Amino acid sequence: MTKLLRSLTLVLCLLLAWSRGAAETAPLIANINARHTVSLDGQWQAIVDPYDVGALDYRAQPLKNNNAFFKNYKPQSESELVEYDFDTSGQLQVPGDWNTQRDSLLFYEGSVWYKRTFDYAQSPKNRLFVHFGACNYFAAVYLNGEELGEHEGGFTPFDFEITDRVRAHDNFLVLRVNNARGKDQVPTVNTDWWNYGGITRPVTLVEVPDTFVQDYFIQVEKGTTNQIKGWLQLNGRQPQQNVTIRIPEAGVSRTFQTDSRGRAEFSFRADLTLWSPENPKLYNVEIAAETDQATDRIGFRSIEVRGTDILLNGKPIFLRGISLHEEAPMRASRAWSDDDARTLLGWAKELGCNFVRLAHYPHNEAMLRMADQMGVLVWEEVPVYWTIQWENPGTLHNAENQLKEMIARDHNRAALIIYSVANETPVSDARNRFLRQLIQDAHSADSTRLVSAALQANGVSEGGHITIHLNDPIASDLDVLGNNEYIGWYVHRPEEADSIDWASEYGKPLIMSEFGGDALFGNHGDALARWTEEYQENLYQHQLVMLKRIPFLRGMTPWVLKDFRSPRRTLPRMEDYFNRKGLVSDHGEKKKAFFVLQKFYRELQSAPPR
Ligand code: GCB
Repeated sequence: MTKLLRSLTLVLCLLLAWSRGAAETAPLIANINARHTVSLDGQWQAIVDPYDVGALDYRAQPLKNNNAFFKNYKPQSESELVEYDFDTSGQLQVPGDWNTQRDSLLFYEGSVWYKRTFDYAQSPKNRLFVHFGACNYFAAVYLNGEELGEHEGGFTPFDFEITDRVRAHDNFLVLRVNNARGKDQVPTVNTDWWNYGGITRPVTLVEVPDTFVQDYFIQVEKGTTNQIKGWLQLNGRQPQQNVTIRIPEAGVSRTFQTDSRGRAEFSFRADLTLWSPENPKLYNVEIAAETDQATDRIGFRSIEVRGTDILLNGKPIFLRGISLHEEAPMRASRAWSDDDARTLLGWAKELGCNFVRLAHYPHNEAMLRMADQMGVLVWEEVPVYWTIQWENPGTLHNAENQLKEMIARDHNRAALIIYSVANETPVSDARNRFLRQLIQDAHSADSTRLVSAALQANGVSEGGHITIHLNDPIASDLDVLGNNEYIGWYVHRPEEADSIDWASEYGKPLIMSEFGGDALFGNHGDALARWTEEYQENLYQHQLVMLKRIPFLRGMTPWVLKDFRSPRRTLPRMEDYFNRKGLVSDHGEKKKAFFVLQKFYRELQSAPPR
């Protein structure tokens, strides 16, 4: 019976996944900022719709008539009943989360409808796409009263082609964005960060030729430092073309032919100055097809694992990192801009970092590009967090899609070295299967980068001595092990860390992907008094004693760079809906522990490992 039920659920879920996919997004266009674009950022009209009355009638059936908000209908006479009006409703800034734009929306979870109008003079020969950096969590998109499609997943980009639908004047673009949490979603209902809703990243019109360079992957081949390997993809009616890749500064110019699917694969030698945190060298790379041309700034470096070492450009590296959320410095709202990225990564560099863990979901593209420029290595992650529905094929499909979209956007960034497929997920057969699929997907989408996950090992106490064994079955599938531990905060006292040992049978490098404790900036007291800066400082000091003794430790990303909003953190005066494990407060003030870690990283920098 249970088997039958399970099969039925499977069929239902597959149907659901299929029906969700019915309104397809277009293939992602790489590097949109280097194209001919028009920004649709700014003030959009917005209707807050907690009951989804703009989408469903009173029998909960989809609205098809003028009452559907996407029609943007206006009453034709005084007697006509129309119960919505974008133009006299309020406005919201795009990009931006809605939570921090109006007090009444701080905790809001539900739908908001957005509308803006635009004119567009399109060249008749070209194609036009509307591109969204991200909408959290679900978006249904409509142009001029017609549905373009839907997208699920709050942190990855998507676009729709509107070539045949756009008109010269008075286009109206409408979105229903919904951030209600759901058990089957990725992430699920249970997280420790703010559920910022809205059109959280830029919206852009992208005009390209009829056949255009849609994507390319131009990276150093694994195991080499002077061989470029990759592919490029054209999209359009003229798929077979000569395409030239030029890196003028390095004297590279190679021409290839795309096949009938618009694809070319290539491999060639190039003598390049390799990208590294000390010298984040980026090259202008031009991809010139017969009908289109795209340019990018790309760095070249190798990353691999040998035994317990992580090798950057063939040399062992220790990853002096910090974890961070995509939350804006000072404003405590979603971060999205170059300035936000510069400040956050600037703090990380001041701390002495050469590495950041962008937790727990794909951050905006500006972060990756800034990391490329500033020389900060990156771990990026999909929101497969805590208690995902491991048995649900629709949930797996969704996680795979988010991973695919993240890799597609960032696969040319030199800074990016690690994809993480999960954070603190409880071991079970179903979970192991789920994660193995993601690990395989990541490796096959991009064989040049390392795959990891933040695991959670348990300690065994023998005669009062604690040894923590890394024994998650998924560890054998990963290139690099990540592990979160909260010795001194959720378990044990800080000083107990001094004598705790770590063991691993995997012979792989370990990154301690989290440790830390809360402190309210300016709250001082005894080193054993919770919420004081002294407690956090003491905790970090004892952590470092322990971490220095782990022979296979090759990096760390303590939790966390900056205090961040979280609905789980309710304690008045200390938390006030903020997780206070930041080394920097939400107002940018540095806590005592910041300087403990900074000193350690400076020492490491002057005496790097072997
Ligand atoms: C964790 C989670 C992180 C939380 C942190 C905490 O293990 O990975 O998302 O915010 O602990 O502060 O408890």
